[in-house]
Amino acid sequence: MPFTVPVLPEGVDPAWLPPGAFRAVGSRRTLIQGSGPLVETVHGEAAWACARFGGGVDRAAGSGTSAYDLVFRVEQGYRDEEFACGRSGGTTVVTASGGRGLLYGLFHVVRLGEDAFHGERPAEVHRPAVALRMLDHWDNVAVHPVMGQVERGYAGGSLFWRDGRARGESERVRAYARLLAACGINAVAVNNVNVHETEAHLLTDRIGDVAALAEQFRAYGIRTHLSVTFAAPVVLGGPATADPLDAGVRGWWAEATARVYESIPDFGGYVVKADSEGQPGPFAYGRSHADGANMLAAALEPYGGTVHWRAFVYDHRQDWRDRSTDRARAAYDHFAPLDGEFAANAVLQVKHGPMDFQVREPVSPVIGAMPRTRLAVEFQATQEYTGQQRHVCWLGPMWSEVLRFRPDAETAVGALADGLVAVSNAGDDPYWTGHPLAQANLYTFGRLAWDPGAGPGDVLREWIGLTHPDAPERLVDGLHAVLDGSWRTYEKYTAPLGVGFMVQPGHHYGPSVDGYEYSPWGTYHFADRDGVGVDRSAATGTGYAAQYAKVWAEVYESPDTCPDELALFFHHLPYGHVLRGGSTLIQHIYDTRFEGVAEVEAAREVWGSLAGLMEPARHARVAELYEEQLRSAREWRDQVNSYFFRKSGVPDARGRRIY
Ligand code: GCV
Repeated sequence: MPFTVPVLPEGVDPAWLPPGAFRAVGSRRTLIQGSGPLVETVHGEAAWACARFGGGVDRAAGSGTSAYDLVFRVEQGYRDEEFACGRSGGTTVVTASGGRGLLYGLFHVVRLGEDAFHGERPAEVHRPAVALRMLDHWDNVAVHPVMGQVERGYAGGSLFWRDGRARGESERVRAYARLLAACGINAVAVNNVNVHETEAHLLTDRIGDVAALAEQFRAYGIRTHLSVTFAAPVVLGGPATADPLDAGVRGWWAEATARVYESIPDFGGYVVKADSEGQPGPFAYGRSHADGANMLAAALEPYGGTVHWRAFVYDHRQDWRDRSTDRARAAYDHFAPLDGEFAANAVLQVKHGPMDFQVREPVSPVIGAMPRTRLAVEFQATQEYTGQQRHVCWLGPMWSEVLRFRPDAETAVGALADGLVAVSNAGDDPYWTGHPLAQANLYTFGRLAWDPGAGPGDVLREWIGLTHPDAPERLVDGLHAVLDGSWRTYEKYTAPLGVGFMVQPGHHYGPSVDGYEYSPWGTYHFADRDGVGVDRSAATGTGYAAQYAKVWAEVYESPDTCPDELALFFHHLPYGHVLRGGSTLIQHIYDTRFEGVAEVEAAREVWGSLAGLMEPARHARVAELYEEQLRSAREWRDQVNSYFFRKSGVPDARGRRIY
């Protein structure tokens, strides 16, 4: 059957692949040489574009390749996913050893637009720096009584599941796969890492639902993964134990996995959250996390599958009075001693920071501490703690800082990682991501996963160009103005200097300074009348700072050398403490809260000035969300400032209104 480009449901935004983005390709004469399913995808895309813009596509060269403006050719000598693109004699040529590379080459030409068809250029090889570029969906099959259809989802319902059933909307899933491929994603996990009863069955009797999704993703070079519960044998009627060293349990997993591969021959593997926030795991049997991961790795190994084992393991039932436990230490304490014990097809999936996707955290010390373990670094595109897709918060600069961080002062995180993973921010919302501008996060994640050294600003420019292909300069500048600094703006009006949380418990939206202060979750700021922050130094605190290589341990150990933005993550400081930037701590808190709100006000103005430069519905949606962002930012400012004014008794040096 010839491949056709998926048709979007009525009213759904094409995001970064609107027809206009294909104008340069679609108006050319194109030759496609090669065969295979993904070459068919390339052909389908080119044919779709040409039907729109007047070009044409051939499969066999009529009068030699020089008669074509654009040639896609399968040629040996390239690695999987790699492609070369050059231009000579008036023909732009993309070569790769298979359809996967050609597909990435096609999207590369789309990004270049007219520039792809000018001048002469030697063939340049492009390859992803990171092999695994994955999105994890925290989608539930059955609506969860507390977490809903999508845990921490702010973009409507799941693209895959509704009310306990598969949605069966193959076109929309394929359209989503197309968007993901266009930014370089090559793997997805289709269900929540918190695996409840209904979802456990995806592994066995409901694997057909997963296979149907895999079929759509496969067309765009994306492998499908499944989150499974460690207790699956017990939950699904197998052995009465899930002990990873029990022969019956190992046999059960081997058989279950064999059946998965019968349905999905290119299945990517399992994602596992074990011994974490109530999920079952190997600790119940006195076994290590390496034992648990390796059992699943053994089941997947014959088929080339991988187990993604999450390192998000900590005590979520801590007594807030207990000052000897520091949640930030947990992942390192649990996993660093296991370095070298994980199977070759086990990947330890580590959140980029030691806590939980706060607006500012140091890079997790686990990254860099396990040289003999394959690591994937996990980001959160869904904006659980960064405005829940009601606030503009473009996370590219934050992710880029993490990827460029050098844990040992030599190799950057982006080069150490075997995989980069993000929790998806997409759903069945007409703009895919709730907030139309949150699309930029999804796109940026994919492109940074392809090239962790890329400048986030360059990636944003690409997204703006692709999303608004015919935009006047004023619109392009306006989009940059509201997105570029939005992460730092968000940081300015929320929890200060890396201390984190201060959010409403449960749903995590909006301020509540003491919301988690006397809770079991290990997320405290310890503010009193004299100061605030967590002493994580080795000398007087929890010792967390010493989990880093010497070069960073020394920097973080003292407030004199610790970067200001992490001052309260690492230190408990008096309000009068003078930060490296020159302000006292208390004045910095006041100033940045006021600045943050002023920046949101300015962004809202800029947005207002863009009316008439884009579809009215998109403009209106963002304008409406800016009202909420501004309301919420003012609430954050006033609650945080009032809280610290009341604790410290220190007035604002500039005499502004604090309640
Ligand atoms: C999927 C945080 C979130 C949870 C999430 C968890 C995780 O704690 O609040 O909703 O659970 O992280 O990453 O497993």
